[in-house]
Amino acid sequence: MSDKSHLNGKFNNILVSEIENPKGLKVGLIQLNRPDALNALNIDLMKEVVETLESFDKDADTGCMVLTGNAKAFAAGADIKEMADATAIEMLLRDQFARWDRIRKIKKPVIAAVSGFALGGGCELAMTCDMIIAAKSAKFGQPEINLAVIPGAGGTQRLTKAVGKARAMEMILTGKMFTADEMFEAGLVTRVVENEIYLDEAVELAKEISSKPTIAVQLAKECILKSFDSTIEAGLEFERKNFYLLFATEDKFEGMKAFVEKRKADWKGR
Ligand code: DAK
Repeated sequence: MSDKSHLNGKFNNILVSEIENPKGLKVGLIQLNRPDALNALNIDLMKEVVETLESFDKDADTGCMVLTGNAKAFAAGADIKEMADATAIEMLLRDQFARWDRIRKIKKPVIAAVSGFALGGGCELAMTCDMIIAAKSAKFGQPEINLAVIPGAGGTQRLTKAVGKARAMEMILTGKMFTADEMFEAGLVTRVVENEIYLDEAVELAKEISSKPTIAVQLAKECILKSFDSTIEAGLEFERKNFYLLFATEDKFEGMKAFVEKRKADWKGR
């Protein structure tokens, strides 16, 4: 794991590194690092996360990103202390949602490696990722109701789409926490693993994806996300256009030729 020291020097709330991958492109690792506040998401931390995701997204040597916290907390929510005195107009002027919206524009896959608390904005941040690998210890919840507010960074939408109305209503209206196993069964989580290996598992998955032809990976992600806000007709059309588009990549010719010639493909990422 090589340290991205130039980026670490720049940030106070996250640790950044890139992981070599003998199978393919590197994996970018972002670790939330406010352990004393259970990685509560303050404005500066979110700024650092989004900037780093964008930087990895632009880096041709990176195939996939992993976002994680520590054993006790992925993130226990937005920083309540930062919002406690804020008025509606102050929140509006801060316009923090603009930053969250930039996560949706990340083209490469992002995997959340979750251990401990993933609450409120922490759960929402995990849900902005494309997959969630959870330690058995992980606890997911949207406890905003206990602060007399509601999820504001996509919780009512992404959670409902992932786990369905019945479970989302229960989670958001009671604010209760749910286990990794419960969230796996509900469809929020890709895989639940032993506590000791959640990060390794997420990194392995990221390495595997980073070994695939980049443009196909990115267009597949885009098509899957499209299904959340389109009709089946429009979604199929979108998929079809992207399918045709991939026939314009060198990797498509290489992949099919390699199959026919019974050899390993040599991806170019174009
Ligand atoms: N914010 C600030 N500090 C927090 C925090 C949070 N969300 N969660 C924990 N901490 C701090 C605690 O204050 C404590 O700090 P000190 O007192 O030591 O200075 C330290 O972390 C350790 O926490 P505890 O002592 O409470 O630890 P326990 O193990 O006893 O309890 C807990 C763990 C997770 C059950 C508890 O900390 C807890 O209930 N935390 C709050 C969970 C919560 O309500 N989360 C939802 C927050 S509302 C937005 C985007 C998103 C959002 C809003 C706006 N925009 C883009 C505008 C999202 C809103 C939310 O997430």
